Amino acid sequence: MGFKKWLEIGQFAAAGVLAFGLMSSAQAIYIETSPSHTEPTLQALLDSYTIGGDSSIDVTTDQVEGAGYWRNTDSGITPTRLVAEYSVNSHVNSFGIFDRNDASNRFELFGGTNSAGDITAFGMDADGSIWTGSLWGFGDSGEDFSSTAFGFYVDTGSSIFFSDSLLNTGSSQQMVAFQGTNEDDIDLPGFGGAASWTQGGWVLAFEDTVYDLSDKDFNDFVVFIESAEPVSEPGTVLLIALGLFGLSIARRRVAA
Ligand SMILES: [Ca+2]
Ligand SMILES: [Ca+2]
Ligand SMILES: [Ca+2]
Repeated sequence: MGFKKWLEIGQFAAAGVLAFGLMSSAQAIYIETSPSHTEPTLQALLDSYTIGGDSSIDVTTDQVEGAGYWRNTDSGITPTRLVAEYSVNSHVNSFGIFDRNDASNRFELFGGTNSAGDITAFGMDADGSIWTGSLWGFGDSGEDFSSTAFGFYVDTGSSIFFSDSLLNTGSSQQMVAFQGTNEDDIDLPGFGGAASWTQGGWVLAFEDTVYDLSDKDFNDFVVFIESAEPVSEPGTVLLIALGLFGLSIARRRVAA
């Protein structure tokens, strides 16, 4: 293949990664923010957790893209608090983590009887062994994932909704993630005291009906997790690598 052809491929890849970047930053999903019924909106919930004013998080503009898969950080233990459940399914909805390489391999963290304020914790050994329990009694659950990467799910009993939209019917997005900004002091249900919401803390909010058919309130199952972070999708990494390759060729061409 001649240099000119490589150049064309490089420029195409660079344009592609640029377009992808723009697309992914402008891809916020619509979340209902007008209080149309008896439930608080997701924005109202975040505001109500915040001490001395509204949350610095805007549920429309502060959605974090690429939050399909995660890994533990810091101590390796991820405390997880159920903070809201506004759904007719609240008595049955369960929540947990699933294996990135096998979505049928799931580990439940909260069952239907759990409610706002409840807390649990989980972690992953280097070999994918799942550890769980309270912060004071942590042990190997005996269940294993194939790696240390995991996603989150909500199971309504009739449908399972995954943090990886591609696993949902019609690739429907059913979860949004918000990262702390270091600006807010919050008081979560079941805690009873103010704490700083750092960048190590995240709110994950699920819609428990297929998005297009739903009320889009994303307050159906809401958890707060910490000591975890999203891991990039393999496809995204490849695309970025291609884009950098394209840019380097384009630069070389300009320099020549
Ligand atoms: Ca429940
Ligand atoms: Ca809903
Ligand atoms: Ca709801």
